[in-house]
Amino acid sequence: MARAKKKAAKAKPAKSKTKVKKSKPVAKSPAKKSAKPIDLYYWATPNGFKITIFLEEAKVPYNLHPVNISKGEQFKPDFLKISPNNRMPAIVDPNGPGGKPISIFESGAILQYLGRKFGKFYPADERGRVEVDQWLFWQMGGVGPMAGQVHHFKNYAVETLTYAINRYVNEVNRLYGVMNKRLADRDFIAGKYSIADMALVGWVNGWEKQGQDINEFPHLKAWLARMKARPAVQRGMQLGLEWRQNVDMKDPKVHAVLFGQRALK
Ligand SMILES: N[C@@H](CCC(=O)N[C@@H](CS)C(=O)NCC(=O)O)C(=O)O
Repeated sequence: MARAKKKAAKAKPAKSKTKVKKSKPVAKSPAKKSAKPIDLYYWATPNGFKITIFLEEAKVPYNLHPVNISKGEQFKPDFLKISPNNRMPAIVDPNGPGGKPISIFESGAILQYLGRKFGKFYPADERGRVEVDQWLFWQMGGVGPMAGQVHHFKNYAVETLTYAINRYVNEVNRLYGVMNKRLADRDFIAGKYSIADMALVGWVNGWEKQGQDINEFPHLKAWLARMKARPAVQRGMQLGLEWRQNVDMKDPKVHAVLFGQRALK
C-alpha cells in the first residue's frame, strides 16, 4: 500500500471493526497537490480496486477505511451519508472544490474526479476525454454489471439457474470480444493508459470465475498482462484481499446481507 494510512477520517463515516494490516509503503513520491489524505471507503473487490489503483498510480496519500460488506457495514448511517446507495467504494476528499470537503460515491464518478483533480490518466482535451468516458461508461454499464451477475449466478447462488448463467456468461463473452477487437491495434482501451483501464482490470482479472477463456482473446490477454505488470496495479489489487479470505459467500448470513436487500427505510 503506497500512502494508505489507517488513521480514521475527521469526518468519521462508518468505523469498521476489520483490522487494517499495515503493509510496506511502495510508492515513494506522494503528490503534494492534496494537503490532506483522501479518505477511501473500501472493500477488496473489482470496484474497490479501481480507486486503489488510481491512488497508487498517482501516488496520492490516502486513509483506508474498510467497509466489510459481508457483515453489513455498508448500511451504517454514517456510511450512508456519503454513499446513499449502500455500496462501496466512496471517498471523502477533505480538500474538495473551494477548499471544502466533498464526498463521492460511484466508482466511475470517483475516477473522473480524481483524474480531473490530479490531472492524471484522464485527458484534459475534449476529444481525449470523450474517448476515455465512453469506455469508462461502457465498463460501468456493461462489464461490471454483467460480470457481477455471472459471479452471482455461477459462484454465489444457492441454486443452479442454467438460463441465468448462460445469459450472463454469453454477454460477458460478447463484451470480452469487444475489448479484444478494440485492443488489437492499441495498448490501452482508450489509446493511452487511463482511468478506463483501471476500471476494467479488476473485472477482466476474474475471467475464469466468469466462465471465460482468456486465450480466446489474445489482445485482451496481452492487455491484462500489461496491466498486471504495473506495480501500482499489483498493489491496488492486493490491498485487503486477506480480509476476504474467510468469507463464505454461500453462508446464509452473508447471503441475507448481500442478496436479500430491499428498499432502505
Ligand atoms: N456502481 C457501483 C457499484 C458498487 C458495488 O456494487 N459495490 C459492491 C461491492 S463490488 C458493494 O458495495 N456491495 C454492497 C452491497 O451489495 O450491499 C460502483 O461502481 O461504485
